[in-house]
Amino acid sequence: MIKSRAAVAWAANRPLEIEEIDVAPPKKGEVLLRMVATGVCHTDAYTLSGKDPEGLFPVILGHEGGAIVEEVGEGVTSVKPGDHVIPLYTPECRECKFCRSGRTNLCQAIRATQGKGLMPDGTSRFSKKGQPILHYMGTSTFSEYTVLPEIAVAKISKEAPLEKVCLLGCGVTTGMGAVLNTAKVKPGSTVAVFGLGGIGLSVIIGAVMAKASRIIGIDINPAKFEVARQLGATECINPKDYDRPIQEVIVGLTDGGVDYSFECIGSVQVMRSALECCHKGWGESIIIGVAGAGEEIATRPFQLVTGRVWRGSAFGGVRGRTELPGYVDRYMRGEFELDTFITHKMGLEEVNKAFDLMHEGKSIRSVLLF
Ligand code: NAD
Ligand code: DAO
Ligand code: ZN
Ligand code: ZN
Repeated sequence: MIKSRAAVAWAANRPLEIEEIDVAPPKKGEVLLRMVATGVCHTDAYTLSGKDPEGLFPVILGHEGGAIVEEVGEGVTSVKPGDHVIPLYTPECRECKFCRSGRTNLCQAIRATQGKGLMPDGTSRFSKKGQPILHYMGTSTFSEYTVLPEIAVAKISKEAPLEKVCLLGCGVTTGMGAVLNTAKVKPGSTVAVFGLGGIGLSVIIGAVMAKASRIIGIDINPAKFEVARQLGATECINPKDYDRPIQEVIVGLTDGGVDYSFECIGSVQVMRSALECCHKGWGESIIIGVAGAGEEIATRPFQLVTGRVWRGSAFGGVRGRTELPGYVDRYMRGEFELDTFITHKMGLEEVNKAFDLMHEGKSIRSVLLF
């Protein structure tokens, strides 16, 4: 057992508590990581709120990490101590039906145990005074030390600053990947981005990389507009400034609708607007936001009959071990920036402040440093 400083969520809707916990050594096929930095994402807050039907407690949250391999378990060959890695909440075993299909990044090799907050052998590596504490999204990056299956770490360049590229562990890859991988936005396209948080801003970065000609940012918080424009939004609009549905406004602004839209909020009402602001005949709308448990989307089917396409994207469709190192390399070559996203940096002990800043709409990403 090694001792680790961790932010523990003992129960839903309660502040996290900084604890010294015990972390068991990695078993066969597992790796022990020392966390260097982690972003705090909307999804951590969603689970902590108690609204996540899969949310289990006590748990160590966090899934946007940058880490160094400390120790490897029996049989691990793809990484060694000292390697720099990004933990993957969407693993890549390269052997399951999903991985072999070449058609999805949704590896299912450890899905059942990961969903229960456990390692693939059905147990947890975390405990406090003998009481087990659960893993979260297979990553639990709010701990100085964490254990992951080998198939859930992406080995990246040692040159890359972990306190920045940790954001590629979720938000930035999700948004950029949805544009470049899922939608495959073509040069000259018009794009609408609903929600200008970390995900929506990453969609804007992806749309700039894809050479979209027009990028319309939509948010009910106009404080988000300046940074959206800075990253490449050509115009920003607030639905509250109009007395008709926002999809009608966008159709009017774009000669019949956009080529692509992205929902980056998790609102089923906005998902409908995002679909219906797409151009008849070819417009595609990508759902990225995670809606509340049990919620359903609706539109008139004729919207689809007349050529609009509704799709979804998880982790930007990115296969973590194979493709994420390339995203890090693209960042290192200066193809996109991450500094604008990091509005706050603080120690792990200030994790609750990071959640407060997110709820107040004052941060894009807080990065916790260990
Ligand atoms: P965020 O809270 O930082 O940003 C959401 C933005 O939406 C905010 O700026 C808010 O003002 C705006 N907004 C809220 N209601 C609105 C409305 N009705 N109209 C217009 N704008 C509105 O969240 P985030 O971190 O950017 O995450 C966005 C969503 O993406 C969440 O649902 C999150 O769970 C999800 N997510 C999905 C994936 C995936 O792989 N699909 C990965 C990560 C996060
Ligand atoms: O294979 O069923 C599965 C799980 C897929 C998980 C995809 C996660 C995408 C959305 C969650 C938000 C991530 C922060
Ligand atoms: Zn797999
Ligand atoms: Zn996330």
